[in-house]
Amino acid sequence: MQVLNTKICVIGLGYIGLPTASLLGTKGFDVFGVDTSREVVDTINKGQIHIVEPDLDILVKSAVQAGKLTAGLEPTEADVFIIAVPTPFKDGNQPDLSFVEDATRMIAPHVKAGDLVILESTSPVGTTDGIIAKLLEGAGHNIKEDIFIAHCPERVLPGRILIELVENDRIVGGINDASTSKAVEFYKTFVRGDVLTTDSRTAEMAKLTENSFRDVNIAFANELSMICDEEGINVWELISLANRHPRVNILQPGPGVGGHCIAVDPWFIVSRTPELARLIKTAREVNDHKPNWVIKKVRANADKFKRPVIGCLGLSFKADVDDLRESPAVEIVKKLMKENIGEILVSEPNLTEHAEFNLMPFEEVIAKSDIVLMLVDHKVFRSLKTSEFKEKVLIDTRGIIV
Ligand code: SAJ
Repeated sequence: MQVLNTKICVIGLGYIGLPTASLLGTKGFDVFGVDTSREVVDTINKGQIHIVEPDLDILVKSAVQAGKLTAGLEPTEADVFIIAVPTPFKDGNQPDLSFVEDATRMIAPHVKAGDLVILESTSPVGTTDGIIAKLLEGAGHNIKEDIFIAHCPERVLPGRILIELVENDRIVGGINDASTSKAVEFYKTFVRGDVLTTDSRTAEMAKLTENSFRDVNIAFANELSMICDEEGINVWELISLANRHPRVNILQPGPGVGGHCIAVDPWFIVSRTPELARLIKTAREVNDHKPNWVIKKVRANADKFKRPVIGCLGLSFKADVDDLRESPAVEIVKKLMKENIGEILVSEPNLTEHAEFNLMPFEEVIAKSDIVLMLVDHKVFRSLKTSEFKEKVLIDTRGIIV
């Protein structure tokens, strides 16, 4: 596929859409990005960004300044359409595909014969050949001959998005062979990793499998941490010893599993095959239970004080990002505030302010607290030493203070 004069329309300018759009812009494509938020659109058109991700500011600025990336509220005509909208879950842990449906309806009038439509959003099996293909067909497109439709799940790790967008292998699954080939041609213009091919349903399941694999393994670590606490064993020492076995590789326990991916995607498998996905479901339950276990620990320690000052370090769902989505740290802090078992102080070094929390520098939080609750393994917290917590109760859910 030629790069120059090829127009790309990216729907959704979030953690996946914006890095993808700006990367494609700097590679020479003419990129038009669409978002429902006027504020997001205006920010990007100024060459600025609304999310924190290493080097994304530089990439967006250079794509916008070169005239290769423009943002708007409505799609335009293009050669390739990329749907990168959220696929959250709703009540009963059922997938909410309304954003995918809206995006498809939005692009339908702009798609023309020969165009390629790619779904990058993580989706339940059957979304590409079901919802996307059916909606486009319903809008009058000949999906068998005229247009090409494929799923290519995003697999990048927040914090390393720009590196992984280029370096990672990609899985491309079309609704037919012609669609797969067309999508492979496109990804090969900017991906250095291998571009692997399959059908759209396998591509959908592959993405869900990757995140469920990680969820199940983190659940194992979290379950171990609760068992070890009961047994008076240091779980981090235990894991580092067990991991010296050549075929054992246990992940790290934490306050729970957050983010918009690992805490969500396994439900997309469970929702379709609830009777069969027993281990996957249990892992979700173990990880979802972990914040409550942490709260119980804080409560037990708070009972030793009259009204303790409880300092909570970190709010984001993982280290060195500003993303609070599905964050177990946020859940824990909110519940502690509601329980009113003490005065709650909060620090999140990656945010300057937050509507619900009065954020303070972490040094001040530590100095003022009776109980310090370490929730996120941010780089700045990793350099703290046990000696700095003398006379305080330290509850380290990440095992970083030594
Ligand atoms: N976590 C632990 N212990 C660990 C590892 C992670 O408690 O040993 C927690 C983190 O603190 C966080 C959560 O798990 O709360 C998820 O973090 P993560 O770094 O494992 O993953 P995400 O959600 O940032 O990104 C994942 C990645 N998937 C896999 O590694 C299989 C990424 O490649 C996907 O692109 C992304 O989901 C996505 O968008 O689906």
